[in-house]
Amino acid sequence: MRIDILTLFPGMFPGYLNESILQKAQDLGQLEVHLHNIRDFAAGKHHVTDEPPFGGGGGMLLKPEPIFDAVESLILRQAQDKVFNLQSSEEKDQRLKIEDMPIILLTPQGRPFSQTIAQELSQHERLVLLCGRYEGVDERVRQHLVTDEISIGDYVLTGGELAAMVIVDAVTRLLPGVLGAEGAAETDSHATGLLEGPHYTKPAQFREWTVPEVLRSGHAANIARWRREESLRRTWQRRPDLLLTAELDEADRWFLGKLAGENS
Ligand code: 6GU
Repeated sequence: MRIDILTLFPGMFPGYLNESILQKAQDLGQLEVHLHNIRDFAAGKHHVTDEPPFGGGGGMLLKPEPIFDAVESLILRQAQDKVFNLQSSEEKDQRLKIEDMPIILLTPQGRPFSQTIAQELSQHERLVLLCGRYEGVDERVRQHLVTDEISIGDYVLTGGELAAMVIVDAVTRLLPGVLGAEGAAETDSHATGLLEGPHYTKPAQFREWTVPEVLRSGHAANIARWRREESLRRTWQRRPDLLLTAELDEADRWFLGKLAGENS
């Protein structure tokens, strides 16, 4: 996957992108991140990127022209690549459709980010992430340029940069081969619609605290059942709202009924 990030502060990104799993994903060729400074697309000697809002009210807004120019330069280059690929390989062209490049504005007014959206985004060959700043962006960017708007939670950040990094992180770990263990992403909290239960590692006893016997029993079916029930218990305690949409079988419902009985 290729991700283009448009920001006024490209220097915020390398520290996070160039360590650990995200670096590994780039080494594997699964992730390519291109940073673009919006200021480089702003006209004039002073490369002005923001202006006060019409009608007053204070604060500054990102101007539309540099953002349109930056995004359109990417779209144009992608279209050229597409034509090139058409001549060289029809199969490649199948994968490189212009429609397949969501242009996502990071804003507190966007749809709430979730594991489901991360999975959805991970299916694309390319993404464009546009980091809002100041009081926001000119409305015409929303109306005529971006194809999606995402927020990472109900709080206000100084800009979309952290949100962009959150999305890059959550999406990258879903790309093929990025996580070591096969299927590691499939049992994550939220991937199953439930929270994960407790995990333990060595030593079997630490101070006076011991690891549950079942995990040391080697009995695979019992371990799987125990993990499922602890996952249900944790979800029931901390995020009961998730139980309304999680996929539950007969045994799960029986266990939840038991939990409810114990606590009534
Ligand atoms: Cl995407 N941007 C800003 N500025 N604040 C946020 C956010 C995004 N998501 C939550 N708060």
